[in-house]
Amino acid sequence: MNAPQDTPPSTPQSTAPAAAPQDIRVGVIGVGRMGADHVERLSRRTKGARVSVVSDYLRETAETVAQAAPGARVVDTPEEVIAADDVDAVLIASPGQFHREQVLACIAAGKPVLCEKPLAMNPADAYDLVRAEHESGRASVSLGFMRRFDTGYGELKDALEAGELGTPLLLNCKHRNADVLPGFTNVHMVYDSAVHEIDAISFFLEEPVVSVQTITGRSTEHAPEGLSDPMLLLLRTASGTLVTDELYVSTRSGYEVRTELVGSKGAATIGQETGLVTTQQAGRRWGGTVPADFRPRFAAAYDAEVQAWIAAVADGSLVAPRSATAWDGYVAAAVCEAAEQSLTADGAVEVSLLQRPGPEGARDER
Ligand code: ISE
Repeated sequence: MNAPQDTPPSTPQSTAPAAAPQDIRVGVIGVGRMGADHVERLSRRTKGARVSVVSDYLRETAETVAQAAPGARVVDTPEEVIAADDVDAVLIASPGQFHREQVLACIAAGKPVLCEKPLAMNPADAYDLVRAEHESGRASVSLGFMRRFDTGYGELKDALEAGELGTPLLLNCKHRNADVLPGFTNVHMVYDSAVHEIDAISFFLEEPVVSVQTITGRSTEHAPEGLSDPMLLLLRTASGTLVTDELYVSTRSGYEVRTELVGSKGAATIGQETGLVTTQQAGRRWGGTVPADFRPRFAAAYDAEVQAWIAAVADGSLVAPRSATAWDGYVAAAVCEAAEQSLTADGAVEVSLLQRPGPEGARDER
């Protein structure tokens, strides 16, 4: 891999100029809305990286997007991107149903990959990737749950780790979109929207969800056919922390994501544009604007996520600290599947997880 760590370090005696660190050459698969955004980010705002190869099932789209990436070439298939000699790392932003095969191919080719969510379309497929990565002998799969790189998320995580909030008792989440596309159903609400809060549970609380219940009620007249909007999810973790997730995706107003952690020593809220707002300690007032959708709201988080991934590829660690992993993708898929089942079940549905391979799995068992 052409990563800076492969360049021999210059010694104090050396008279030769230090070799310029080489950019990580990224292949991008799928350059629709999110993929094009990442090409632009990698080309203009990410240090130590450049886009070298691009593919999309619409060749014309790939050609257009590649123009924003100096020196990038277009190929016809994802397989060509993954196999290319001038690709050190792969970013996957294709539709979710292709992720399993594409991530497997990256693992087989020994190329680090940042895959947009979902990791796969169901827990069994996601677990195949966990196992394949484990068998490859090194962690190389990062999953694009960008909220983990949001400043407010980071501050809340730091506060929890420092014990400032005491024992977490409740995690209250709100997820509001101005609108969604026609055809967006209750199942999409779970797999596409609630999945972010489901991953937030792994990120903040670092323990499994044991049960989940979806609750539907009166719906807004703006909701597409087949969607109960708003919807509530109630989740319980192994240690008994309760999580509420209020989803409302046809507000007609804007994009709002708020998270409140209520702990035994204090409560803290994020998502109100000022970072961490602590209400049971020194409170802060909020007066801000509501962004239109998730791209402006989480632009800095996407930038930080991609930059951290490139840094991890460059230093050989391959997966950035705090990034979602293949295991996190499997856990999210398992909780989503239970939430989907609860849409038609009476009451809560239990979540069961397979054993995590490797030393982490042994720790989980204790
Ligand atoms: C969309 O797919 C996303 O990932 C957004 O972050 C989320 O807010 C939205 O509800 C989803 O549809």
